[in-house]
Amino acid sequence: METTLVLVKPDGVQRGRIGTIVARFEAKGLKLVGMKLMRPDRKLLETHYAVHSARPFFGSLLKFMSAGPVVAMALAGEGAIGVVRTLVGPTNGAEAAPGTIRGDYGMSKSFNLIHASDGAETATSELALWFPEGTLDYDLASLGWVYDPE
Ligand code: 3AN
Repeated sequence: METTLVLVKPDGVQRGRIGTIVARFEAKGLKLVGMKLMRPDRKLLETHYAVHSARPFFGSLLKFMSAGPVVAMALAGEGAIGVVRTLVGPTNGAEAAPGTIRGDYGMSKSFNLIHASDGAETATSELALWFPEGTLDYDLASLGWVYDPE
């Protein structure tokens, strides 16, 4: 089992896409183990996007991500990191395939609705950053019908 971090970015919140995005992960069979609406401070965003600090779009990325609340989610499942990245689609919504979240709802490579951890190490550090209080484990009855027990 893996757990990954997903953010509905300020454009996704302002465009009324929180419910649609959460519904897609639920429908897929991923288990929601953390979720909160929050206004990230600059320090949190600088740490989260530290890998992009030398990129020309770093300033505008922080401004965009500070422009309104975001929804942070922790999602668990077998291979959840890759499964979620596939559902999210490539960075540029205009080029993302229909059926992906960015492909269905986005037109931009900066206003692209959603963030998802891109690997195991990133997921661990991003979950610690956005959910320092930890996540919530519980039995989800439907999982017995999502995975083949054999
Ligand atoms: P992804 O979220 O698809 O993994 P990254 O990690 O390459 O994309 O970039 C992180 C974020 O930085 C993107 N989600 C997007 O908001 C922004 N970004 C990436 N590339 C550009 C760009 N060329 N111009 C503006 N913003 C960008």
